[in-house]
Amino acid sequence: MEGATVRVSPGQTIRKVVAGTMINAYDGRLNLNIDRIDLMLGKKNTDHPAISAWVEKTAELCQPDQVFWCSGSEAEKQSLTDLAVRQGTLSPLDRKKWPGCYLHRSNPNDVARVEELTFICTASQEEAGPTNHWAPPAEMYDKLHRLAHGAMKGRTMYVVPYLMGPPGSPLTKVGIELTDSVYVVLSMRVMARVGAVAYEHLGQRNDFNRGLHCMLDIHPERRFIAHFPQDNAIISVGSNYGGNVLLGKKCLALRIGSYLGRREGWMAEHMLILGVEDPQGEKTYIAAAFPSACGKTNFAMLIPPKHFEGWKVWTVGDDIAWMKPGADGRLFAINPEAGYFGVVPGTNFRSNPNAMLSMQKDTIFTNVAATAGGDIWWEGKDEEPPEGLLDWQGRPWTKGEKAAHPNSRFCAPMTNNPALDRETDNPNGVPISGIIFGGRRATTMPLAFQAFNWIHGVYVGATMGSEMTAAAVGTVGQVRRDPMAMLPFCGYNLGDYFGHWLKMRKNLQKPPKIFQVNWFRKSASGEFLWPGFGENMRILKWIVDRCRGRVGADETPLGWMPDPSDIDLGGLDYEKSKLAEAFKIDVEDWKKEVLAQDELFIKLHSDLPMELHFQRELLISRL
Ligand code: GTP
Ligand code: SPV
Ligand code: MN
Repeated sequence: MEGATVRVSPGQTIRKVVAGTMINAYDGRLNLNIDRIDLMLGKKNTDHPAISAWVEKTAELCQPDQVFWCSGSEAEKQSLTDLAVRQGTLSPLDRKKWPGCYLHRSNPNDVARVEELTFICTASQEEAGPTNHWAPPAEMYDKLHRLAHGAMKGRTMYVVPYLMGPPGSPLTKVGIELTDSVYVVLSMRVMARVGAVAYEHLGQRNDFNRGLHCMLDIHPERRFIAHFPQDNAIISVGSNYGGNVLLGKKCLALRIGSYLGRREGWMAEHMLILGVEDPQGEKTYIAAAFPSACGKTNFAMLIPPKHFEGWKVWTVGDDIAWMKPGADGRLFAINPEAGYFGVVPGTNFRSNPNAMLSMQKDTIFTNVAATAGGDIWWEGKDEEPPEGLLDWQGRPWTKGEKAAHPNSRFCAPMTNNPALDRETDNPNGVPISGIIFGGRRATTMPLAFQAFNWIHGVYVGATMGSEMTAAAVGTVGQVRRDPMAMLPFCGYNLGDYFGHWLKMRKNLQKPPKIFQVNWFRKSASGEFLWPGFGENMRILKWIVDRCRGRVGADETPLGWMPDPSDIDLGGLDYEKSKLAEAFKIDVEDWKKEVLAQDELFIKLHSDLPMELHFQRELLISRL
């Protein structure tokens, strides 16, 4: 009976009530809502020896008042949500407008990922490479164990067993997160598959990710997000913000994942996955890597313009892809997540209707603006701000000030998305025909081109640059190299990571075609040259047609480029001259670009595969 939700039919008598039972679900009447009772709420729900031992050891270290084992049940969700509301961690929103939705306000010093405080603690610094912060594992364990010592006194330690990936997939991984944050538990329930499925997938094996999260006093001086790849372990302290603390996401699925992927022959990438269905019903799957806050969620949920009748885009994932060569020589991808942790500002029914529908119910909002009555608002929402708006910190809002934080987020189950692809739960994943790299570049980078081949594509991804965004603490707007959008997320030496990409080609008889896009190029007067969002379908169609060998392209120094007449502009009110500007290759700009790329190449010099040096020489000679 341990671990199960016990169902009792109306009229049946409950003889024994185990301690911890959620008695407050009893509504005092005879027609008791039986489904909402979890008789084992919070009780230990596995006897897996390694899990039991590790939880016990960690409890000795953190000294919580109690250990709460999560089962993933509905009763548990109800009970923890009520607790979060009583604690003030969550505020319920207007039930009619936002059913099942809550607002969370972060500590104002804790609103984004902190790359400066993120560490890859491999045995040698060489293994972590020059782009990661590194500390010797023993030293970091020691420091963090001191901080965690007694850190949960007076608090509850939640044990969250979770799966990254669909049950039964060979790519799927098991993680256990120990946390003293109810917000984290409730968010993990949305972002991952939580509960007995994780124990079932693990069976008797011990290769689960060990994640420990302690909030401490949420102070930047005591904030560290540390990864121990050879131990498959993560310790995160001093934060309660998304990417720092939802350990399945960036920490396991990307940093530890990329490390494991190299060892085990697969790839963990910061990529959305979408399926493009054409009017004949034929589907083409595409994966795309754009840096944080550069359009993955929007692209993954794209709705084609009216002109593209019969075309439909389906979402598999909006942030992370795990990919492995299949027996037939194609590359197959799964989305390890079960929800979206998406950027809120700028999202509306014109830019991204599917995101709006995804966050309509059962969603946790973080750092948006709200009214006392439980309505919410953000910059770029469809309607004008409501009366009595409080900003993301809960202070009365005055026009002209920021209402929502620029990195405010929605955390919504993917099953809310009307365009969720029906293959999302397929344990074998979906076959990827094309890979797109895209940065946020006001200049230089054309709207779209295709790499000449896989090696050239790896070079294109490796040299990607992008303007920094509010998704991480830092200087917004500054261009930095962000190879494959993985700079903050690669769990080992980037030079070796490029080598892994090159090596993957050997197991792919039908490798995906590789493309580069830039939705963010601007005119001299500072306006976007391309309308973006749903209109990106016009570029996506060219990409699909290239993958299927249905359309030609022109050879340029950068790669294969569409003939402007091959981009279908039907039904779009758009000046053709802008398209030429968006596709322009300015040789002087490109000479500067190649120099700027050097910065990273010099940093990585000794670890950089020779192929990439050759690609650089070839590009220079073509220019
Ligand atoms: P993370 O969740 O941080 O990984 O971000 P993401 O890559 O999923 O980015 P998202 O789709 O949330 O978009 C981030 C920002 O880029 C939003 O403010 C969007 O409005 C804007 N954006 C997305 N797509 C486009 C586009 O095609 N054109 C323009 N101009 N802006 C876009
Ligand atoms: C990103 O920054 O790429 C995100 C948000 O997807 S976070 O989960 O905070 O990493
Ligand atoms: Mn992301």
